[in-house]
Amino acid sequence: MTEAQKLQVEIQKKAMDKLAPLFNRYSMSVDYLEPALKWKSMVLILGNFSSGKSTLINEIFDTEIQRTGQSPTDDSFTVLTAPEKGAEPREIPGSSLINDERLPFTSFKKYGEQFAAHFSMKQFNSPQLEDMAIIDSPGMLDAVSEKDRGYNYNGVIGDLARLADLVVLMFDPHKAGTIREVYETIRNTLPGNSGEDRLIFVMSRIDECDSPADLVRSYGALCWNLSQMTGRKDIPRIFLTYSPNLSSSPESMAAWTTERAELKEKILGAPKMRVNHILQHIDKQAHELRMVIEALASFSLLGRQLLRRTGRLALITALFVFLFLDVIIREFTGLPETTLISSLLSGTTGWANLLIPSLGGVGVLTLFALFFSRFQFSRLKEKAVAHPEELIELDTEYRRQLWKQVAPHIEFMLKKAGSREIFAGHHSTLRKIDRFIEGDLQDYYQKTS
Ligand SMILES: Nc1nc2c(ncn2[C@@H]2O[C@H](COP(=O)(O)OP(=O)(O)O)[C@@H](O)[C@H]2O)c(=O)[nH]1
Ligand SMILES: [Mg+2]
Repeated sequence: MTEAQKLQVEIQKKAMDKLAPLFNRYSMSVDYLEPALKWKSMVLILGNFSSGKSTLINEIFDTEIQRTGQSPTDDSFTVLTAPEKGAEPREIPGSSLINDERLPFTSFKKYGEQFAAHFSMKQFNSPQLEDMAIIDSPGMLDAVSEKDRGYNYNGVIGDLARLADLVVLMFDPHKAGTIREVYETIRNTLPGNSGEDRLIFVMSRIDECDSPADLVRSYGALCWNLSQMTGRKDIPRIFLTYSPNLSSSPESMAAWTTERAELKEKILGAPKMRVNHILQHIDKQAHELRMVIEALASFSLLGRQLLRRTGRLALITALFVFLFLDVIIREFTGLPETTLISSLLSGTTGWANLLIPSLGGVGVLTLFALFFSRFQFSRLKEKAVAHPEELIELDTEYRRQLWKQVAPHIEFMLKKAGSREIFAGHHSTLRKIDRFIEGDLQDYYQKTS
C-alpha cells in the first residue's frame, strides 16, 4: 500500500467510527458517506453522444476497449479498470456490481433493473488503472427522450459524480447547449466550492471546425452557455482538443497538440486528488449532519423553555390546590371536618388531612402534563415544521447551500419527534461532532497539504 492509500484507510475508519453512529441516530443514511470512502479513484466522462468520450478513453489507455462511432453506439455506463492483482480480466454485469459490498455501487440498486442492464465493468490490464477507474457513459439526450431511458439518468450521474474525483464534461463544437440540467445535477452533488478542481470542460473534435473563425464561434457559444449555467462571470478552463489519429489535417492543428496531453495528464492525475476529495466529502457530510443536529437542538431548547414556563405555572397551581382545595370543598359540602391548614395550625395533621390536598395536587400536575404534551408541544412542533429555517441561523452562503440539502430531512425529523425529544441531549452530540470537524478532520487536512 502507498502512503496515500494507508491514509485513506485510516481516514475511512476514523470517519465511520465517529460519524456512522451519529448518522444512524439521526436517521441519516450512511449510503452517501460510506461508498465515497471505498475502492479507488474514479473519473466520470460525460457528454453528448459522439462527442468523442470513448475515443478519448481508448487513446489514453492505448486500447480499443470501447466501441466508437458516429451513431449512438453505446447506451451503457461502463466502468473500466484493471483486475485485482493476479486475477484475469473479466467483464462484470451491472447486476453483480450493485450487489458487491466491496464496490461503491450498492446504493445504485434503487435505480432498478433497467439501470443494472445498462451498467457493467470491463477489466483490462493497465498499470494506470490499478488505482483508478474511468467511467464511460451513454450520451446525454434532450429532456424528452430522457424519459424513455427507463431509469433516472440524472440521479445516476449525480451519484456517480459524487463518487468521482474528476468529472469531465465533453462537448463537440456543434452541440454545446444541451447540458444545463446535467450540469446542475452535478453541481448540487459536489461539496462546497470543489467545482473548480473536480469538474472540467472539454470541447473536443475541434479539428472538424472548418476554419479558425468557426472554432472561435463555437468556443464563444460554449463560453456563453457555460456562463449561463454556472452563473459566474469568469470562464472556467475549457480544454480544446481533438484526436490526432482522426484529424484529417494534422499540420493545421499543431497549435493544439499540448491541450490533449494536458487533458490526459489531468485525467490520469485523479488518484492524487483522492484523499483530499475524501476529506471534502466527509467534511460536507459532517456539516450536513451538524445542521440537522443544530436544528433539533434548537427545537429541543424551545421545548424545554416552554416546558419550564408551563411547569412553573403548574407548580404554583398545584401548591394552591394542595393548600386550599379542601377549604373550598368544605365551603360547599361541609366536609372534611378539619382542613389541612387548620390541622397544621393546631399541630394535629394526620394522613386523612393529606388525602384531598395530595389528590388535588397530583390531579393538577397531570392535567398540566397532558396540556403540555397534547397541546403545547404539538403547537410548537407544527410551528417548527412550518418554518424550520427559523431554528438555525442561515447567515452565510455556505450554510444556505447546506440548508437546501438537509431541509427535507430536518422536516422529517421534526415531524416524527415526540415530546421526549426535548431531553435527547442534542447539545452534547453537537459538541461531539464539532470535536470531529475541528479536531480530527483538520489534522487530516494538515497531513495531506
Ligand atoms: N475528426 C475527429 N473525429 C472524432 C474525434 N473524436 C471522435 N471522433 C469520431 O467521432 C465519432 C464518435 O466518437 P465516440 O468516441 O464514439 O463518441 P462518444 O459517443 O462520445 O463515445 C467516432 O466516429 C469517432 O471516430 C476527433 O477528435 N476528431
Ligand atoms: Mg461512446
